[in-house]
Amino acid sequence: MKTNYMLMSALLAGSLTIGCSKDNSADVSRPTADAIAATDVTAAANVPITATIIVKAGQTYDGKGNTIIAQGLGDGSQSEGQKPIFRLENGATLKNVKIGAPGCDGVHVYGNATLDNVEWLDVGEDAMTLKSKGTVTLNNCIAQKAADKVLQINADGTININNFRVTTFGKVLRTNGSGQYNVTVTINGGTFNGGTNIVRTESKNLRVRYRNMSTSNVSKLWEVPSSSQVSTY
Ligand code: DGU
Ligand code: CA
Ligand code: CA
Repeated sequence: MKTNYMLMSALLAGSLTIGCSKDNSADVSRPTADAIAATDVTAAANVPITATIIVKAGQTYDGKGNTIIAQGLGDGSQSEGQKPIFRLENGATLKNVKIGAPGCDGVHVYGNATLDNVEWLDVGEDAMTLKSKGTVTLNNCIAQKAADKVLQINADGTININNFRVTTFGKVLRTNGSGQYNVTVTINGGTFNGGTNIVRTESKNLRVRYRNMSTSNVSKLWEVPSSSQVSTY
């Protein structure tokens, strides 16, 4: 190995630095960390839509914190027949999105789905409907201002609800009419403030398990055929 004695002695003497300036306090061209954050992070925005957003089987829609504003899909009232904002096909994931007013018919799920950090700012006819058999997991979601139902269950299913925060509602979860759906609901954590029921069902085949759930101003937590359908875990 050939040694460069000139370079070695300069380094040892501290008179040479490699690759950076010794004193950058006067280097005004170098952006601060704050400036980088301000320019690199895109501010959340409103995203107008005029048709349902379809998330195909197995795909993910990441809203990146943006707010969807629907036009022409419904008025967010209690009238039936409004269109959904999102349609999730089997195995789809919806995350990091806010659904603004009008909430229309919310999110329709066909099969299995995961909803992470979805926020309904003003629930429309309802927030989410299970349209065909599947397992739906909601993580860290928020729903506000639901005139009536939040989660509408129109099929057999497993509904896992983790840290859901709901303010002002009729029912957080409701099965359709007198349907005897086979449903397992698990509620882990979450806060539910200002409503009539957490679960209302006519189904004798629905089970609810819950823990660490905080409720305030809820008239009757469980409107179910038999109290034996509800347990902690
Ligand atoms: O009988 O079936 O509101 O799926 C009434 C209807 C009603 C449903 C529900 C839904 O319960 O349309 O959003
Ligand atoms: Ca509906
Ligand atoms: Ca409804």
